[in-house]
Amino acid sequence: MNLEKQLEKLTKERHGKSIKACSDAQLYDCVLQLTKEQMAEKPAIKGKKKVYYISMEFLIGKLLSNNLINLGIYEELEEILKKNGKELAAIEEAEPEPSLGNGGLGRLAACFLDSIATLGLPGDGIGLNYHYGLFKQVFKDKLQKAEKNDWIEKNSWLTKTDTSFEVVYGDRKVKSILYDIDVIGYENGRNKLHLFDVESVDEGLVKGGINFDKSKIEKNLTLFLYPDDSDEAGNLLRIYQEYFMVSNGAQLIIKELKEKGLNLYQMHKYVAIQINDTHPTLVIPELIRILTWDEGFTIEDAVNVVRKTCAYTNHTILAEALEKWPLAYIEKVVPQLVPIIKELSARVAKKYKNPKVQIIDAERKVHMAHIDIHYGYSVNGVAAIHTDILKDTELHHFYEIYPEKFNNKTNGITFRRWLLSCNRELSALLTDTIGDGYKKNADELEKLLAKADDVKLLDAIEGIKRQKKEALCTYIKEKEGIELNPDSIFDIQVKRLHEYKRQQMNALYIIHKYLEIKGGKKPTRPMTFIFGAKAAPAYVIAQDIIHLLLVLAEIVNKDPDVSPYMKVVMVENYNVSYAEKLIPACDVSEQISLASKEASGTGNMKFMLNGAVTLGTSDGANVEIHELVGDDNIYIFGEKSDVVIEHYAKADYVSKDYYKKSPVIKKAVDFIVGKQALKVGHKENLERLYKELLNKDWFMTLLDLEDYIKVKDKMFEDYEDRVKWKRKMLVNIAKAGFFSSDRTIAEYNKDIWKLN
Ligand code: 26Q
Repeated sequence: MNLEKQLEKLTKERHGKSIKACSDAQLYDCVLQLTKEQMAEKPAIKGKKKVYYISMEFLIGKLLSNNLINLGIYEELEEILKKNGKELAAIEEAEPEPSLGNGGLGRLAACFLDSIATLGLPGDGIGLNYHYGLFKQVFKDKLQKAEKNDWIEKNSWLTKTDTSFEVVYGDRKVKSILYDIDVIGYENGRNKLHLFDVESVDEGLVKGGINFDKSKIEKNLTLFLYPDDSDEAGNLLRIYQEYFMVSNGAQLIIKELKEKGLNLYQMHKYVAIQINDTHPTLVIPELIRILTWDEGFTIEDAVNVVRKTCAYTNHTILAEALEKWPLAYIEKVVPQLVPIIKELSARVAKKYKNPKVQIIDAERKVHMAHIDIHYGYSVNGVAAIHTDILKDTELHHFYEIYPEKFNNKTNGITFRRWLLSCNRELSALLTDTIGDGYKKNADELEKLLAKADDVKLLDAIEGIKRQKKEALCTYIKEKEGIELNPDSIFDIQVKRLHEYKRQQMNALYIIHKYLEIKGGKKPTRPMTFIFGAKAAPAYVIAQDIIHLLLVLAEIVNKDPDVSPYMKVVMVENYNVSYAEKLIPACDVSEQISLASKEASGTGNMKFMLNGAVTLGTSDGANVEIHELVGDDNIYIFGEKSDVVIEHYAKADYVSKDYYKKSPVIKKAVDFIVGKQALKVGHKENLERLYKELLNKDWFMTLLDLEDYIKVKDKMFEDYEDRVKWKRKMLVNIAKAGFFSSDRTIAEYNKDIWKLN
């Protein structure tokens, strides 16, 4: 049956109507069903060895468009719908976004699943089926409020399976139930994302906002995703969740091995387990527990095979983000793992005397990363500079013991979502220009370089940017009620809110520009500053920075002297779907973390691929972007990581010195608690932020502010040489191929997993 007939059959069956007569929501329901059926027909990817990517987060985002592209039926379906007076883009809007992750780490896991399947590698994801994803952000009174964010509808991508396991806690047992989401590779076969859930979860527990009774674990285990990104969040429920995931994951892996009749003593020949940050670390003692208790292994044999099976990825060097759990917590939640963790710790203590490499420290805290490093076979960072810093400083003592375990895997992004789906216009232009080989082999984007002087091509790239800016203007007008000028420069910073990412430095630049314009210095071209960021609800200073941004938006946009030249927007509830609209419309990509602090960043890659030029520090993957595009096609500023690391080592950074020395810095910082700001904002939030910047400024905002202003001004000036700028756009697109997650996954496979 052809696609149109199939769809017509579904609309009749499910809604008693023709395609034409259905609403967009009804059509979404039918197209979802159709897509799921097509996916189910794809062959399962098989092979001798399989990777399990185990992660507390899979920030998959909406799946419809991506799945249609990977199945190769996007255009056909679009045509069919058009014939019936319907828009596929409008139908996509009806899909709720599964926000099952906080930010980079979760989105990376989702990109990786796409690439694993695209490369035809056998590999499944293992995670949790949170009923509420990352909280929904609303602004009230210029402050962030967190609301619950549900996404599961009657018909969804989830398929309930009959797989179920028992998970034993100290004081009770919980029965799991497994939901699967099919993952289709681009013109390839099918893998799975396994999301474990609890049948007894009670959504009624959630009262105001995102608060709920944390004591009844069988009712709340999979209710919420922890809304933290690199901040300390010690809580028993988090350990309950982590153990629930890993115990189910370990049981599933062993079940699959047994079903294939394989020898568990040879597990490492058939299975690789990639541990996404320390959150799934308990899978190591849990596997050892199952092998010794249920499968008759000696502890020696169990440790040996697990050590050859598990590999660990580190995503941060922020000390406060490295998980350390009091042994007493683990004792309370999963007492059965305590003797195993003690044994693992004792083995380390016997061999290595350095207190810095112990698993259980002098305060009886369990260092999760240390379990991974001692009892896994690979440790990787997520960008070259990040891996170097791990080796040289944070994990130096481990590097001395196990140099062979350390390796770098620079992050990547799936081009199916971040180009083919979110920027169909650019993708079509690229296909016209260099053929469509780049869709399977991203390096072919370099063919563009031969056409760097082709005026027609440069104009076409600019035309698409303009079109995407106009579309964003329409969307922002509708969602945020703010009118933007598509002729202005679009300068965008979207990412989680964290002091190290330094949204506050961008805010100080905006204040500086505002004051300049008030003083009569008009910019050549209007500027639009767009932010999107969620802050962990418990992270006070991050809330204050959001408040400042909303205060600035009001002051700037309402000032008739200034608003023709500059606008500020903080979009509400930034998520994957919003990113897909913002990124193609961006001119200037803000990647301004304090050097050494951003492990990689992946937004930087998405912007580059869509023709934005990076304004960034020498941090994370910015360093590799810089190497690829060269000095002329990126704007780098700020102190380098070695200088920053030295400041920390010597504890000699004093923000007040920078404030006192520079009148520009002083004026901008003082504005935060000036009359104008206090009139529209809250004293408490603004004063707290002001004091933080002056007296602490742990992430050294003022250290780089002057250089940031200088380089950003130069960048805006350069934007006016349109031909040169368009060439920069082209070079960025051409050099983005390296950041395809297909390349990253091929490297994981070659160096770590060794599948097939
Ligand atoms: C920890 C304990 C308790 C509750 C929550 C957490 C938690 C949750 C999420 C800690 C960290 C995260 C997320 C971290 C993250 O997203 N890191 C980012 O990973 C990206 C992919 O490698 C990198 O590109 C970013 O640089 C890094 O910040």
